[in-house]
Amino acid sequence: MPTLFDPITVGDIPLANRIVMAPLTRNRSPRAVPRPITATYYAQRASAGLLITEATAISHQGQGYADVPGLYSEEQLAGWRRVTDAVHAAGGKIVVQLWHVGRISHTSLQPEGGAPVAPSAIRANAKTYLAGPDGGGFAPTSEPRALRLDELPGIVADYRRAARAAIDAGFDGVELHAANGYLIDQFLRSGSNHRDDAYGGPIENRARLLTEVLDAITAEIGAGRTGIRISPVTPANDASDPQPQPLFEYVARKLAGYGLAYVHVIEGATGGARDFRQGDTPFDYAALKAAYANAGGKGAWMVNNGYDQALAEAAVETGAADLVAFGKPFIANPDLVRRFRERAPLNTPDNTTFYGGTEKGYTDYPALA
Ligand code: 8OZ
Repeated sequence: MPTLFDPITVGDIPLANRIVMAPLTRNRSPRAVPRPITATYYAQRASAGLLITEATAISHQGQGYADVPGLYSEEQLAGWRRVTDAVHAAGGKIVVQLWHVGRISHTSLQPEGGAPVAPSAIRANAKTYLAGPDGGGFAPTSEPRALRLDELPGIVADYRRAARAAIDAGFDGVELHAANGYLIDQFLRSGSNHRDDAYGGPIENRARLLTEVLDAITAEIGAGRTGIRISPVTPANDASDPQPQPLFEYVARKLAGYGLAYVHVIEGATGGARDFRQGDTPFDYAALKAAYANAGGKGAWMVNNGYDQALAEAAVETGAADLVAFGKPFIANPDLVRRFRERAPLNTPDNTTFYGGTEKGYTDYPALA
């Protein structure tokens, strides 16, 4: 019976334990370049079995918030090299989350002030975060334009280039962000995808961009260095689909064929209720995992959303999951693994310093003495 503290190898990546730092947007990378303080922040948390970086834009077009990092310029890659060196020096493993926001953006963040791109020209009822004179704030997302068929290969190529850049910058692998209502999720779910071509309509069409992107990434860096994050029922960023179970079981069966390092599932509403549902019936996560396993999927199963130590221990000990990702607890507890091990009290995260700012609420949470 494995415990949270046992090592595990996921794909090509050996991990010291099964406690993962979830991807967490922190908006502290002006001009999309990670600063030295970001290396400090991740290195402080390197005792996690695996660190997943904050979502990181694969292209300027993929950018949707102020001061989030990118992975498409030399300067950005040099910033990330500092991060991967610091994490590895501290004995950790780190993958970068590859992100294209699709319609969750704003003209002021897009190349030449253009419209954000999406499967269909349907505006999300969602907000983004913009820089401002007083430190920034939330603003409604802009009206998107529908991507032309002839633009999709360029987006796939951007993912491929970003995966290569990630390995060149020293990351142990990548996590494809296919969750939370961003571009790939916008294609998957019928609320945001009204296309009538090969990328819209039936589930297999809506999943086409996802599989093309995974084909490209795994060809470039290997499936053993590739993970993916999905969020079958989250309403985040206006994501909606009345039938998530067949949609995501189809996705799970597709994923099984790749030999991925891991599949990362957000259960319920991201950062919110674990029992959130879309459609009429509760989502069956065990059936999702079974669909993956029955189709030959061998990757580690990573779960996330509102786990505490007891819930996480139960998930790993019963085999419901191989890995558990923690978000807010890792913001406030750089030594979360030790605190779990020693059943020590946890620091409380300050949600006023989650997005934007400097070292306050970022690198100044105390570790145990
Ligand atoms: C919070 C704020 C901005 C972005 C996600 C990348 O939900 C995000 C995100 C979260 O996946």
